[in-house]
Amino acid sequence: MTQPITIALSKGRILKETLPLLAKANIEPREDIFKSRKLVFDTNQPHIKLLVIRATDVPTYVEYGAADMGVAGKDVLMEHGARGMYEPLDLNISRCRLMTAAKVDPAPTRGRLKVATKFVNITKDYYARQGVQVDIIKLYGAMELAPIMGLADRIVDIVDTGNTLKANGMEPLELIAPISTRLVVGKPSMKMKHGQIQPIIEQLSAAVEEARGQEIGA
Ligand code: PRT
Ligand code: MG
Repeated sequence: MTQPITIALSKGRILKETLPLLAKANIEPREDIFKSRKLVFDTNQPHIKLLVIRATDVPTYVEYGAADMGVAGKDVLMEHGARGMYEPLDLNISRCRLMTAAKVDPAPTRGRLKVATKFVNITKDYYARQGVQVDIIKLYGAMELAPIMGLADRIVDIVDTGNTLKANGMEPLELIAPISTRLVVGKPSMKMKHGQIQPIIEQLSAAVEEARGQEIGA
């Protein structure tokens, strides 16, 4: 019996790189995701559906079994905590680094270091491991603005080229973790739907290897 499979995809920059990998694994949405306002998409495989949701919501859907599988950045997975899911495959897309950063010419810090970030849990863990006491300030975007306006001494954010930091008079300091996009599978789904899920993992894995080969060849 073919059981239904739901895959939760992160919208935004990850989605563009995810769809070609899915296509190579013979999973293609039946309409143009970018031209639609739908949230659930049928695919060429009648038992497979795609959800297109906020990246930060992907681990929640998988954790509660509302999606069998998901595609999300390692940063999002680390921040959420990987409760109830396996991470069988590194999709090797949307790569970047999670880093601390500060102004190039910082004013001397008085008292505890103030760190602005949307990655509150990761930041707490990171400074705890360093044995440094910090005050964490939760922001939802534009972290680079915080040190400029004197809201924080440091930020913890994603860095790719470093251009955003540079444009705002900041520089990267410490690497917290290299980041790439991962495939996750809910533990109960892996058990109950193994026959459907294992071939998808294998085909995606082959697609990742093929892309890696092209990257090296280029
Ligand atoms: O925008 P929204 O709040 O809806 O969600 P989101 O920002 O989480 O989504 P989106 O589409 O931006 O994708 C985020 C995911 O892509 C992250 O979870 C990472 O896993 C991955 N990723 C890869 C990145 C980047 N590269 C990246 N460069 N996410 C964000 N950035 C941003 C970064 O926040 C900073 O503002 O780009 C800027 C830095 O880029 P450089 O090149 O200037 O260093
Ligand atoms: Mg964004």
